[in-house]
Amino acid sequence: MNLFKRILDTFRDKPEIDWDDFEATLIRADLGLPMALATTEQARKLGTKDLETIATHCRDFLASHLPVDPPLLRPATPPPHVILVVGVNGTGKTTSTAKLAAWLKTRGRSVTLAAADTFRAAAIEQLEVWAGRIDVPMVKGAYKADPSSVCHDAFHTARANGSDYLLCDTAGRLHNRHNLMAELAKVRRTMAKLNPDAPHDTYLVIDATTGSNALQQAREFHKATPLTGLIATKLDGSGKGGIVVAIQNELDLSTRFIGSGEKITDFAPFNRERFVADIL
Ligand SMILES: Nc1nc2c(ncn2[C@@H]2O[C@H](COP(=O)(O)OP(=O)(O)O)[C@@H](O)[C@H]2O)c(=O)[nH]1
Ligand SMILES: [Mg+2]
Repeated sequence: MNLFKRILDTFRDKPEIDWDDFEATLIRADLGLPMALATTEQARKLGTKDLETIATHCRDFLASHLPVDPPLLRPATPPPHVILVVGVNGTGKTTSTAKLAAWLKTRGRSVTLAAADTFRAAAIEQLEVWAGRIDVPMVKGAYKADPSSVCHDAFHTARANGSDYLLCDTAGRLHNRHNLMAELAKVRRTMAKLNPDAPHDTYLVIDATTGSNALQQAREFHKATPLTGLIATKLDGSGKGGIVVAIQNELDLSTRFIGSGEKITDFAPFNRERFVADIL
């Protein structure tokens, strides 16, 4: 159920709107404290009890704080355009990497994948299964191999086979955040030696259902490694899109793609109008 449908249901039969309650509902919807406060203030200023009017106004207000629709992804020259996919475990990195590869492929772009999450053997196999299904080449290293050497090899493979894009699925283990960030920095340095513009993009994957955890992850990654965008996953049916607004507002980090299910096609570029209609 989307956010404002929920709010309308909560306040429908009440004679007065309890604005503290209204604000709490927005905070629970992961909009973040500053946005929840600002939105409540906007609603209160309207001086009406008409819920439809309030909902429409709030929705428009939030929409104006959403990222603008991203420009279409264009492959860099010389190829490959390198995209690092980063984030903590379980957010949907591997799935999103495969989805993005399939999305690019249906648009006539050629893609090579790098299985740079060498920390778990299962992670390599998982990407390999996807690569087979969508029929794109994948480069892998041995289990526990250095991720930057996998990305290095994959870059050469992508260049040799003329791929427009190289998508690198990275590890996201949590137990040692410092090592993870150092590993990402090494991958970046390795790529920059191959092409000073690479990586051209670094997308942070967040699980939209995890609310303030996702915001915290965005803060940490944003500090540690330059991000160019966000992939927000698990937006299927949860109505939990508030985090996209909160991250945009606090970090000025735009959502580029949306994951809305486990199927390879449950993936689309961020579209403000659709987001407002479906989620808010
Ligand atoms: N419902 C739903 N599940 C997703 C979505 N994206 C990924 N998943 C599931 O989340 C789980 C973890 O995904 P995975 O790609 O392995 O995460 P990683 O650890 O970050 O690489 C898997 O079961 C995926 O099928 C999504 O958009 N919606
Ligand atoms: Mg993975």
